[in-house]
Amino acid sequence: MYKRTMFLAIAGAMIAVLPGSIAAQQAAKAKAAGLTPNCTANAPAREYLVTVGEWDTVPKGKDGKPAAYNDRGFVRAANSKLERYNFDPSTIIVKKGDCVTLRIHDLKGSHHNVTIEGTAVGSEGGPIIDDAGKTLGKAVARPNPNAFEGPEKLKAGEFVRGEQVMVKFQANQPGTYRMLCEVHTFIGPNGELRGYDDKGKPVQGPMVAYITVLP
Ligand SMILES: [Cu+2]
Repeated sequence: MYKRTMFLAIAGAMIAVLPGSIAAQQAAKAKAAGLTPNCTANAPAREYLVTVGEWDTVPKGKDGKPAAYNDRGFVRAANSKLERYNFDPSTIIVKKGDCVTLRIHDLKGSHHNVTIEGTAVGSEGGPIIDDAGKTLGKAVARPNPNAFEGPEKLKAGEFVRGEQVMVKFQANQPGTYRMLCEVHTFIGPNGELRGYDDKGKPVQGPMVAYITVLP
């Protein structure tokens, strides 16, 4: 532990004296290597089924009628639906070295995507699978297969209600990683996750799960 601490301290000091952009690049590279899309042979396999759910409510007054309210600093008119999408489970704990497979099933909401912040891991181009694990297609830019709801066109990484996308990664570095749906999350200037965009438009989020990699 002491040796590792010393190494980190020295590495940190070295990074600190590098020009800003190089230090930032190296830090980003180290973070990106924390989870990688491919697993090494014989890595212990862990699989999780994650569903996409939704919480919603229309706040009512004591008289039982829809009332105006305040949502995290934003004034909402009476009859506004307060809604938030979520991953279930929203906390996933694995060990360093594990090969992790997430089967993520869109149950609520027309479409979502998945990206694990700071890494190359996400749903973009990933397999869409059936319940037996057979590949049915890929999460690439394509027409929405659900003609009954929007949007008409999906961006790469997006999957729709009824689809199940597979996200696989190897957990290389301990830490907590944020798994986000970018459709339903606005990331503020300091990296904070918000449920409203910079114009105050609700994005029904933030939609986040936390993946913790233990040493
Ligand atoms: Cu979403």
